[in-house]
Amino acid sequence: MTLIFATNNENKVQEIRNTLDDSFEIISLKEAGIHQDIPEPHDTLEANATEKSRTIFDLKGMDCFSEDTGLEVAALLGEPGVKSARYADDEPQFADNIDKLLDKMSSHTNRNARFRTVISLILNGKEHQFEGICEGIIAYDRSGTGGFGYDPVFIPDGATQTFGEMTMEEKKQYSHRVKALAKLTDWLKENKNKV
Ligand code: ITT
Repeated sequence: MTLIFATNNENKVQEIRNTLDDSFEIISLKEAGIHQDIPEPHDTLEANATEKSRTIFDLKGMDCFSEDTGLEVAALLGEPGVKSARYADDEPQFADNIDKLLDKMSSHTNRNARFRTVISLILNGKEHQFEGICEGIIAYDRSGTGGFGYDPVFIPDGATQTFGEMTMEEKKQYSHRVKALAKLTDWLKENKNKV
């Protein structure tokens, strides 16, 4: 199955290619010759995921999927959530997002947080969504240089290291994105002949 992955985040492309087996050919936006910024104007992950996959489907008419991910922190009432990519500023260096998060968390002892991913798959023009959640805590400081985004300050439940200290293989055992992807592949196995 060939799918365009509607993301401009190369780290996501790598993680997803590393997770799916050979029966999937994943085409990045760059490889599809699409260089435009995809809008994310909505206030839910679900609506933004739909916007991204619909934009690419309308452009290319090919089966495709997108995902929108947010870091939802309990003590911050779900922030940064849907604003995770632009938490500190409209055009932030990623370090600024982590600085803002650690600063806002400095007075909180409740460190509970979760990553939530919503995948929007468009197959034959029809949309299907899949959710993946990884519960964990926000560390007091950065650790590790692996991964991307908030990985250096997120410790998943059941681990003692941040995602930033893990290899991609280790992160995959906990990953919100991998969980959402597993739901997508299970669904495809059951429904491939019906859609
Ligand atoms: P798209 O092109 O797919 O939209 P993006 O980087 O803008 O790429 P999102 O809109 O999903 O991605 O924004 C989510 C933010 O959360 C973004 O800043 C990411 O760096 C961060 N993020 C997403 N997945 C993450 C993960 O697995 N670990 C750490 N941070 C993550």
